[in-house]
Order: sequence, then structure tokens, then C-alpha cells
Amino acid sequence: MFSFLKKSTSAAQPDATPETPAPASWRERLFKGLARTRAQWGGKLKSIFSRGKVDDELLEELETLLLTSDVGIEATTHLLDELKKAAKRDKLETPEAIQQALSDALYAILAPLEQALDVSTHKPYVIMIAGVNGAGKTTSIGKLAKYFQSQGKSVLLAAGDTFRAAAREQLQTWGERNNVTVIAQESGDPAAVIFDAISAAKARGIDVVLADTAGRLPTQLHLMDEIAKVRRVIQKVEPEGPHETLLVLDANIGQNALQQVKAFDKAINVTGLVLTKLDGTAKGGVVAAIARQCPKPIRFIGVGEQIDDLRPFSARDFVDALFDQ
Ligand SMILES: Nc1nc2c(ncn2[C@@H]2O[C@H](COP(=O)(O)OP(=O)(O)O)[C@@H](O)[C@H]2O)c(=O)[nH]1
Ligand SMILES: [Mg+2]
Repeated sequence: MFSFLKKSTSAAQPDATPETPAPASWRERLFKGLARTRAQWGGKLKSIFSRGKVDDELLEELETLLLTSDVGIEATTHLLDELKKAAKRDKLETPEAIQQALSDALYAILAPLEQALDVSTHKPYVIMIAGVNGAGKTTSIGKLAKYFQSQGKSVLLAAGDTFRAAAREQLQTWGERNNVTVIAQESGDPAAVIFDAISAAKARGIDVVLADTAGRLPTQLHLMDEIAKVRRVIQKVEPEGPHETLLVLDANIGQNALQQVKAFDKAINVTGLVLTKLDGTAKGGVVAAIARQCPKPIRFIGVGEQIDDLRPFSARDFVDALFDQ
């Protein structure tokens, strides 16, 4: 069975308040959330590694598995090289030793992406959220509002998705659920709404502003220009802001995540990622592709629709969950 209670060596902060779930419970949900990705790997890895030696056949089969698991060509090549090196150095002669070597190499790739967001450096700390339609932006804001409150921070939400009235209402519902203020306007100008929200947060001494934006595709250039403008307007009221620009990525899109990171980074200077819906996909391997091809800190990952299903990324827990160790 899963070793939920195994002590984690992760650097993630332990929960500070008693009403937040214990870390073990998050680990349990993470394990459950990554079940599909693990199912895709697990059985196949076992049969590949059962050869008990790192030979050409094993490397070829592993390469195919990694490529079909959205690990991407660069990370796959790197992992195979590391495995070959380890085999030379450590004489990997059991399936367990081979799996451990692969797991170590994957951890080494992912560890640099684990950089917790420190929202105490500015007040208010302005977080702008961007991404394509349906990626999980608004839901993630709802979950983050609760998460930051559980860290003792006051939160204010800005309804910057002015395209659809339903988007504003969805954010207002999350605001009510968390008992936090939502700044919204009838106007269709996202920059104006977010500008207002930051001004309100300053007046009220709020710690964290979470600014929602409408979904857009990197190919919709006028909308990419619009979000770049939102960013410039934020800088008028908060010269150093936004202090964090989060790109929300649906893990189901696999390799397409790479193009999205590059395009949004060009338009708005992405400083961190939120990877959602890891529970609904076998494409969890995409984090390795991101790490090698367009590295950005993965600030949070989402493994379900419930309010507590989003937490800071821990490379150790993630790798453990992938390999069921
Ligand atoms: N299973 C699952 N569903 C999610 C997750 N995050 C968001 N969703 C769902 O994805 C859908 C779109 O989310 P929404 O926040 O409205 O996307 P937005 O268009 O980017 O604002 C909603 O049905 C959410 O409940 C997640 O981590 N896991
Ligand atoms: Mg939305």
C-alpha cells in the first residue's frame, strides 16, 4: 500500500493552524490524485526494470515509456543519460536499484522548481493569474484564498475576468465561501477592476490581492496585448507589481504546456506556475518537460475540485507519489 505516513524530507512549510488538514492528508490526496499517471508508469516500469540490468533494451523501452508519458525529449534524454551513468558507477543489478536511480534523477530535475511563494515581502502582495479558458484560474484563486488565510494572511479578490458575468459571479461565490471581499465592476475593463482592487487593498491594509483574468489563447494576439496592458496598469498603482504572475496550466494538455509557458512569459513575464487537474490525467510527466525546457517555479499543484485540493509543490512528495515509494 502507499506509505502515506512516511516522513517527508520536503522543504514545504508545515501547516500552521490546527483547522488546516495535516500534511499526511494532503500527501494522501496527492497520491490519489497522481493515481492515473502512476498507473500509466507503474506496471510498465516494473516490467521494464524486471530485467535487472541497464542494457540497451531496457533503455529503449524506458525511452518509449517516458516519451509517451509527456516527459518530453530533453528530460527523457537527460534521465536516460543519468541512468547510464548511475549503472556504470553503482552497478545497478536489481529492479529496485534501477528504479531508485531513475527516481533520484527525476527528483534532481524537479527539485529546482520547488520554490515556495513568500507573500510577506510586499503589502499588499499582488498576484496576477493568467491562462487559457478552463485551465482552473478562478477555482485556484478560491483555493488560494483559503490557503493564504490559513497562513494568517488577509486576502482580497479582483474580478478581472470581465468577459462573462458568470465569471464574476463564480469569483463572488468563492469570496463568500472564504469570507473575503471581491472587487468587481460592471465595466468591461479588467485593468480598471484590478487597479481598483489594489487601491482598496492598500486602503484596508490587506496582505494579498489575487487578480483573476479572462482566459485567452497564446494565438489570440489582441488578448495577449490586453493582458500585457493589465500588467502595465498594475504597475501604475504598485510600481514593483505584480509581485507574482502565475500561469495556470491544466496538466491534461501535456506537451502543449511548453508553448503556453513560452507565450505567456513573453507577454507578461511569468514568475510561477500552477499546475491543475493532475488528478484527471496520466500526463503528470509534463513537469519534467517543463523543468528541462522552460523552467519556472511550480508554486502550487491542484489534484481535485475541493477547496483543499491545491498546495505548494513538493518535488519529494511528487516523485514519491509517481513511484509509489
Ligand atoms: N479535477 C479537477 N478539476 C479542477 C481542478 N482545478 C480546476 N478544476 C475544474 O476545472 C473547471 C474550470 O475551472 P475554472 O477555475 O472555472 O477555470 P478558468 O476558466 O481558468 O477560470 C472547473 O470545473 C473546476 O472545478 C483540479 O485540480 N482538479
Ligand atoms: Mg475563470
